[in-house]
Amino acid sequence: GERYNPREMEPRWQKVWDDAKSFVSSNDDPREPYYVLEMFPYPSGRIHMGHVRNYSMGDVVARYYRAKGRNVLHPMGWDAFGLPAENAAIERKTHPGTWTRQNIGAMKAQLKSMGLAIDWTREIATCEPEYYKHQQAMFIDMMAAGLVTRKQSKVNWDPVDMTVLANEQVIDGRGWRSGAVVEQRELTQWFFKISDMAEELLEALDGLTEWPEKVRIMQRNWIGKSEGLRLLFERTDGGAIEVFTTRPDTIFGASFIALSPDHPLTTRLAADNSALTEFVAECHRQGTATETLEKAEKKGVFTGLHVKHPVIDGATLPVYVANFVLMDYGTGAIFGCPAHDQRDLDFARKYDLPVVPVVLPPDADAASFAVAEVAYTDAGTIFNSGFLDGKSIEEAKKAAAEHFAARVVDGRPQGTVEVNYRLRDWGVSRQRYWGCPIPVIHCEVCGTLPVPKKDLPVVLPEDVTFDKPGNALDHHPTWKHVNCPQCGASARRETDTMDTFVDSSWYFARFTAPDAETPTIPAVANRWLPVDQYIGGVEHAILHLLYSRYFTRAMKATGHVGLDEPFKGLFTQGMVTHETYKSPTGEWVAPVDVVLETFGEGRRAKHLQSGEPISIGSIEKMSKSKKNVIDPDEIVATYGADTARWFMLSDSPPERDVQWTEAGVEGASRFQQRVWRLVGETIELIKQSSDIVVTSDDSEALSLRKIVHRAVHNVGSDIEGLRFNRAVAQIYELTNALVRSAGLVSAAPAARMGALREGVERLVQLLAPMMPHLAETCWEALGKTGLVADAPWPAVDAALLVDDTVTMPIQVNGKRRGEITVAKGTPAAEVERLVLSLDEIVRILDGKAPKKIVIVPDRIVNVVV
Ligand code: ANZ
Ligand code: ZN
Repeated sequence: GERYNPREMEPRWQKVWDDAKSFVSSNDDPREPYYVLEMFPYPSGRIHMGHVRNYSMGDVVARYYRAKGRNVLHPMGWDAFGLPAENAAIERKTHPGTWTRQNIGAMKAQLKSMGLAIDWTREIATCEPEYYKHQQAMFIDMMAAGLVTRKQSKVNWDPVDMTVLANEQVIDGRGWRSGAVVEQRELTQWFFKISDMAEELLEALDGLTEWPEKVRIMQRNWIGKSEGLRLLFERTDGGAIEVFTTRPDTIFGASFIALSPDHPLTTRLAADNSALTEFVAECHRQGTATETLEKAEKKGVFTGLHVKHPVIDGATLPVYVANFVLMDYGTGAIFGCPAHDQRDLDFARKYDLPVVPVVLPPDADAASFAVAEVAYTDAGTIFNSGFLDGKSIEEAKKAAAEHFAARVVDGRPQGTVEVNYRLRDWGVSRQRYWGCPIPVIHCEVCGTLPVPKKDLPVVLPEDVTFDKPGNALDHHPTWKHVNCPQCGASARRETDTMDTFVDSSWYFARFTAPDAETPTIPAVANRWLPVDQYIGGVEHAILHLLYSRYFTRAMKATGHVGLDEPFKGLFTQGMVTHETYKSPTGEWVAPVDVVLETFGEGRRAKHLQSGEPISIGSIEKMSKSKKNVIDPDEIVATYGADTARWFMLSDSPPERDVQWTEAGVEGASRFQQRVWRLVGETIELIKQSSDIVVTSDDSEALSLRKIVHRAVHNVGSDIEGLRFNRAVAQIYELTNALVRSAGLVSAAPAARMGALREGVERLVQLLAPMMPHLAETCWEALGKTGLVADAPWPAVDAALLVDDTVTMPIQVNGKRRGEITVAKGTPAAEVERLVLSLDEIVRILDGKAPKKIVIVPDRIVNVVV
C-alpha cells in the first residue's frame, strides 16, 4: 500500500474538525463537565518544544475525556502583557501591541498545525480591553472589600535612566541599559493584602491531594509560617528593643543584638553618627532581594548601645546594625546566637563576639563540644543554660516563653508568643506601559478614588513613544489628566499598571464565559471550576499558583465565583532537553548544522557545511543561548504533528525531562507507518470474508480479544493517571500482537478475523488522543462512519480482563522441555494440537510421531517418544 502522508492528511483533518466545530464546548451541555487547561503561553513569537510537550499532554486528556462522554472545556489564550513587548518596541520601533498581536497570530497558526482539540471560540488575550476591563472592575471590587492597600515600598531605581527597573532588569546590581549602580527608592505602591490570607492559603494546601507533593512543599516554604516570641531587651540607657525569635531556647547563647538598617532606632541613631549613616546607605545600594542578602558578606556597625542580658544577671549585650536583618519581617531586630545560627556565626567571627554553644548534639560531650565555622542547627539537649538545662529544644522553647511571659519590661510582658509568615503582601504596581492600567484617580481634594465602573475600561493610549526611559504612560502628554469623578476638579490618573501575574490569576475563570459583560457569570464559572487538570511547568509552582489561589478567594469575596481553590489536579511536566554541540573554536552549534555518525561503539559529529569536527557536549534544557533547540515547525513540516506529539508522550515519564533525539523522532515516524500498514493489511483480509463475527468461541480469537481489551483498559487508566509513556508502551504492545495475528489470520475462521478487526479498530481509538490525524485517516479507511474524535471510548468486556489462562509445563520422556499458556479449561485435543506445533517439540520429534501424549487439563503435558 501507499505510505501514510501526514503533510497531506493533517491539514485536511484540522479543517474537518474546524468545520464540524468538534471541540467547541457549550455552557448549556447537560453532561458532566471536565475542564483541562495548560498554562497559557506568553506570546514571545514562536512556540518551542516545551509548549509542544505541554499541549500534547493536555490534548490527550481533553480528547480522552471527550470520548468518555464528558463535556470537555479545553481553551487557549495569551498571557500578553509584559516587559518583552516594550523592549521589542524600543528595538524595532513598533508598538508593543503590534508586536504582541503579530506574535499571537504566528503562534496560533503553529498551535493549529499541531491539531489540538482546542475550543478556539473562547480564545482570550490579556492585553485586550475586553479582558482587562473586567480585571479593572474586580480591582475596584477588591478595593471596596478592603483587599487592596497602598503603601510605601522599595523599587529598583536607575539613577541614570531615571526609571524604575523590574527585578530582571537589574543585573549584578546594575541597570541593564545604563550600567549604573541601582538604588533602592521608596515609592507609594498598590498591594493586594495576601498576607492576611497566609494561614488559610497554608491550611488549604492539605486539601490539594491531586497536586504534586513537591509543589505543596514549595508553597508551604514560601508562605513560611513560624511560631516564635517577641522578646524585649532592656537598654542600659533606658527604653527597650523588641526582637522576634523562633529560638528562645537559645537565649543563654545570645551574644549580640542586631537592628535592621531601616529600623526606626537605627534612623534616630544615624542622625548623629556618620559611620552609621554611611553603612545604611551602603545597605540600600545593595538592596534587599533575598538572594543578594544570602550571598552578601554579613556586616554591621556597632551603635554604642548595650542591653541587659535577659537571663544572665549583670551581663550585657552590644547592639549592632546589621545588613542581614530585614525591616519587614518580625520586628526588624534580632538577638544573635552564633553557635546555632550560621549568619550570626559569620557575624560573630567577623566582630569577635562570643560563641557559646547551648544545644548539645546527641552524641557530643558537654565538656569538649565547641562550634568552629559551622553553626549547629540540629536537635539536641540544652546545656550551659541555667533553668533550661537538660530540656529538649521544644521543651526549652516552651519554658523560655513561659518565663518571659511572666516578666515585665517597659510596662509590658517581656515575651509574647507570635506567629509570623514570610509571605509578604503582593505588590502589584508596575511603572510600565504594557500592562493593565490600575483604575484609580488621584484628586487633591477627594483623595484616591476608584474610576467609576461606567467609565471602564481605562484603555491604554495607543499613541505612545518609547524614546525616553521609564513609564510611557507617565510621559504621555494628555492621558493622565482627567477630572475628578467626585468633585470635577482636575485630577491625575494612576499611571502604574498591574503586575502581569494579576492577568494570569483569573484567566481560567474568564474562559468559562469569555464574552460575558461581567468578569464571570458565577453560575457558569461554578459549574466548570475548579479546573480538573491543570498542566504546566514547575517554574510556576510558587508565584503563579499561589496568586491564582489568592485571587480565586478574592473573587469569591467579591461575588465572582463560589469556590476557594482554582485547580483540583495539578501536573508539572519535565523539560525538553537536547545534546549540545561545539565547534573547534568553542562556539555553540545548532543541531540542524550537525551531522552525527557512529563508529564502532562511539559517535562523532561533524559540521554539515564545513565538515569540521564538532564536539558532542552535555544534554541540556533546550535554550537559545546554547543553540540546542529544535524548531517545532520544522519537525511538523518533516514528520508531521502526530509524530512530534507521539514522541513527546512516549519517551519518558511526563514529570521527568525528555531528551529530544533524531532517532527518537524517526522511531515515532516509523511506528506511524507501521500502524498504517497494519490497517491496510487488515482491510485486505476483511474484504475476503463476508461473514466475520466478533466472538470468543475460538481460542486464538479469545486470546487476541483478551490482549485488546486489556490494552483498552490499561490505556484508559494510564491516561487518567497521566502516565502517558505507559499508555504508549501499551499501544506498542497491542500493535505487535495485532501485526502478528494479521500474519496468521489469512486462512482463519471468521471469529479470528472478527477479533482482528475489533483489535485494529480499538487500536485506532486508543491512538486517537495521541495521533489524532493518523487515527482519523485509519478510521475512515476502515469504513467507519463519523469521526473517531466523536466516537465513544471503547467499552471493556470485563470478562475478558479476568486472567483465566494457565501455563502448563511440557515434559518429553519425563524431562521438562518447555511450557505452553492456554485458556483455562482448554480441551486436551486443542492443547495437543498446539503443543505439536511448537518449534521446540517439532525439533525433538524430528518428523516422527510421538508414541503417546498424556494431558492433565490445566496441569501438565507429557509427551512420550
Ligand atoms: C535567635 C536565634 C537563635 C534565631 C538561633 C535563630 C537561630 P524563621 O524561622 O525563618 O522565621 N530573624 C528574626 N527576624 C529577622 C529579620 N527581620 N531579619 C533577619 N532575620 C530575622 O526565622 C526566624 C529567625 O530569624 C529568628 O530566630 C531570628 O533569629 C531571625 F540559634 O532568634 B532567631
Ligand atoms: Zn475630587
